[in-house]
Amino acid sequence: MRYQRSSALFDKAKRYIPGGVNSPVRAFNSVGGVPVFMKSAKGALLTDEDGNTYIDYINSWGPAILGHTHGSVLEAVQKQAEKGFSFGTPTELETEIAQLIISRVASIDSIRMVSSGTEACMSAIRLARGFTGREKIIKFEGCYHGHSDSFLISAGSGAATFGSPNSPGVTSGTAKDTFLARYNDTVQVEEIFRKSGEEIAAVILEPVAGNMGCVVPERGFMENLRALCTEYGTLLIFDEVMTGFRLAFGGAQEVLGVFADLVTYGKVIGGGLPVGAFAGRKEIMECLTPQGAVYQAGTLSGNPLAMRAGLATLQCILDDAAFYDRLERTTVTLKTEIGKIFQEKGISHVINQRGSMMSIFFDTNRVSNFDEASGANHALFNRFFHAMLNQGVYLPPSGYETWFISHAIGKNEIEKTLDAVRSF
Ligand code: KE4
Repeated sequence: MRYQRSSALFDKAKRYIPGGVNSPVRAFNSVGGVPVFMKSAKGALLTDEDGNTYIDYINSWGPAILGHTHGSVLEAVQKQAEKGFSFGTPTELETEIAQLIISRVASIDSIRMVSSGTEACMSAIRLARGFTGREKIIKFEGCYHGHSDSFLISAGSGAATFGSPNSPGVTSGTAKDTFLARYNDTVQVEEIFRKSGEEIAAVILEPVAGNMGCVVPERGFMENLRALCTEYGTLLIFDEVMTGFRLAFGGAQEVLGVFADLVTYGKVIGGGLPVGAFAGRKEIMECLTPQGAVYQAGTLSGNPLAMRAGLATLQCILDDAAFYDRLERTTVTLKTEIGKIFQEKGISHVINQRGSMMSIFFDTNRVSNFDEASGANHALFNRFFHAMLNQGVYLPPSGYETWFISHAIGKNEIEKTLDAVRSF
């Protein structure tokens, strides 16, 4: 049986770990079926515990942008490990990666490392509140910034627009400080600013969204957000945990030509080891302890192994001038060719794509916000997911996730993927 060992391992995992997983999306609750337990990965391929191999379109949800266990990254981490794993002291490595990132991202001149995207976004919000002395924030439906309380908020009742908790354990006190708006809806954001602009510390969003499936900003949306934040003295925070160093080396800021006051990173800058970061201009970042009063800390922040993996990953990208062009070309080829197959078969769909992020939505011709993403045919996506999985193509196990294309996806992988789509 194709998933025999995964199935047994899942039963065993559920005895010791909530839901059998350490992160919910891995449990396949959205797509149904038994989650596949992976044993190893190399380049574009994953190998599961039953020996099945898969072309990987998750790449650990973004970090493996070079493909898995890329030679120079693997070697760099092995060498670093021999010197010790973590000291809890400053190391030169942290300055090296900070300097590299700052030298290539126009809008930042100071960066703080943490160990996850959640920590990065949570800390950025606290810093924005500390810097502005204000308490409210605006986030957008369908955007995910990790699991800290201020973000686990769903749309409040009607016009109120302030949020209500969407997870037990989040207090109403927390929820009242988060306004929710629709992605790509400038009018609604203007409305919130008109009513409460002076109280708003920050607007946070994914500049190209990946957590409602891939949703791209419409013309003018980001520019208007930038102008509104400037007008009201609110900090604009780009959550680039997914888009950072993926859409371009300068991330969405470079691609959109819009610059945020704070930017969060993760995933790629750790090359697959635990990492997150938040960055901005000195005037804001200097409010952070120990220089300023806004408290933030972390035992493994900037640890040598993650820093070395991140540095080696970024260096590989910088050494290849055509890196992002090739990544985008691969993604556009997949989008175009898959689109042609669905067109021929009369399957209604839309494929949203920006850089090396893309998502397929069935039975719709437009997805520009969370409501429209929700309106797509997710039952059909789930069938598509399993048809592809059974043919050795591993897609993100939810219609609300983006694909992450890695540099290791080449002609053969594209052909195999298209064959699997055709037979679906
Ligand atoms: P982490 O705490 O999971 O490292 O990062 C949170 C986060 C913040 N911001 C954005 C834009 C993100 O995409 C994420 C995490 N992304 C999910 C994928 N939808 C990680 C996968 C998971 O939750 O297991």
